[in-house]
Amino acid sequence: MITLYTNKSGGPIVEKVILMLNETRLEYISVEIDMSSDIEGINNLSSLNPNKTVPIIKDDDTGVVVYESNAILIYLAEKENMLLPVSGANRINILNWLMFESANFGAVMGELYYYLLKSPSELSNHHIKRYEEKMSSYCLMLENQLTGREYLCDEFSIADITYYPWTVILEDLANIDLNNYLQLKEWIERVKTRVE
Ligand SMILES: N[C@@H](CCC(=O)N[C@@H](CS)C(=O)NCC(=O)O)C(=O)O
Repeated sequence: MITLYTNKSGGPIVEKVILMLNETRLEYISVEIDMSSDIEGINNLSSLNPNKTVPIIKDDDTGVVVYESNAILIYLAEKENMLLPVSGANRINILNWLMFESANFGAVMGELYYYLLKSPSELSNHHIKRYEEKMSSYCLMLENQLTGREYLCDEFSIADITYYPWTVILEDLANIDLNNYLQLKEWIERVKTRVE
């Protein structure tokens, strides 16, 4: 059995792990923590994740604990031998897109998500301009990558899973007009049909 430690109010980062768990059809139980107010619950996470964030999974079959959402996607893909080739160029390509999501796309969206949903008045115009410029350039990268492809790395993979929950809120959070990114817009619909 897998235990998923998750945020009571959900959100794109835990959503990607839930999508992956659904893809694998592995049985899991959820432990919900209110990450905005449950100080004791958050502190208790430190025995599993020194950064005290969710999602975290604990796999009773192996005793393995994994935090960082993209590490969780890799762990589950390898456990079930799906959505990530075991070797070769496409594996590296998928890992490349995952790392880019952690370091750039998801990081900037995470900041926008935090400030715009929790304390918009603290986000300066300078920050908004910088974040929106970054997101426009990242969307262009996705648009180019998706030109001539159904999925980010040819076949549906954990690369698609890690971007999808962010892309459905791009218009609201990052002032992106998806009509300027038609390949990306079509991909969102394609992934939605598959995962929802
Ligand atoms: N890079 C981490 C980010 C995790 C993250 O920020 N999770 C949010 C909830 S969805 C959280 O735990 N926030 C509480 C905090 O940052 O203190 C990942 O991909 O797992």
